[in-house]
Amino acid sequence: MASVFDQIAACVEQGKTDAATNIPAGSRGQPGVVELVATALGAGESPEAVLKHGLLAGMQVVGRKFAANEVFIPEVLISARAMRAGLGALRPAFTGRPMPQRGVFVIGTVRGDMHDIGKNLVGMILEGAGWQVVDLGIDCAADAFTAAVQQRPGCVVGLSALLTTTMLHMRDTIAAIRASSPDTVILVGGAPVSAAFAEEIGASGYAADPVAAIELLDRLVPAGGHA
Ligand code: B1M
Repeated sequence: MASVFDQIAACVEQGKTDAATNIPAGSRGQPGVVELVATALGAGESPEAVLKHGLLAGMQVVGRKFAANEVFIPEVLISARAMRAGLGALRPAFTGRPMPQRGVFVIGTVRGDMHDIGKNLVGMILEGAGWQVVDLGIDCAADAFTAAVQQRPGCVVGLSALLTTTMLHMRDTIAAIRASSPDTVILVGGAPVSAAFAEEIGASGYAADPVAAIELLDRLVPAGGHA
């Protein structure tokens, strides 16, 4: 029998959100991502392990198949929906931990970019680490970030991009934020982004994943020192 992690990954790949969903056809009544995440947590698995070995493992397979033209946008969207449902089921395990308040973290996906799974994950895990997260959503123009920073002086900003084309908007967005709030701490992340690119465009730092973002913020914004 496949491990609960393999079952979660397979459900993400197939888009099997929960027991009520009939995707794939004929699967109604069988556990989906939501039930399997609860099973894994109930069995004592950590939320980090469920995320890494279940949800993200499934999405990686989808990404590989998408790149190889084995699946197409409709299938990817169905998987993304299952992934979102899984993150929703996992959220209380991350955010329910008592943590000291760290400040305000404004996050959004940059202009032209519709990918939000990674952004949502970073926001959720930072919330669990004590940050008050303000999520601006997807396809955010620079002025959405500047307005958010002006409303919340001292906040930290996180920019996410998943496309080599949209990551270029990070440069303008950072310039616009710094024009009105020069000292703003700005993190960038997303699959095509690198530390070298972050430095080139004037970001305060690059984080490859949510854990790296927490570690970076601990260095850049010591507890009690901001927002
Ligand atoms: Co798109 N897509 N997609 N897609 N998609 C990719 C990114 C792609 C790599 C697929 C591929 O070809 N292999 C490719 C980009 C190629 C490139 O630019 N180099 C691609 C493409 C081409 C496209 C379209 C152009 C396809 C088309 O229309 N022909 C189109 C663009 C739409 C647009 O944005 N304008 C498109 C559309 C879509 C869907 C809408 C179908 C869907 C998005 C649904 C959604 O997000 N609600 C989708 C998906 C799901 C993917 C893949 C398969 C999965 C992305 C994902 O959610 N990964 C992706 C292939 C892949 O990644 N393997 C792909 C899981 C997520 C947890 O990881 O987002 O990387 P990720 O986030 C990570 C880190 O990057 C980091 O932490 C997260 C957790 O570890 N991180 C940060 C992210 N943001 C951060 C911010 C931080 C710190 C860390 O600080 C602020």
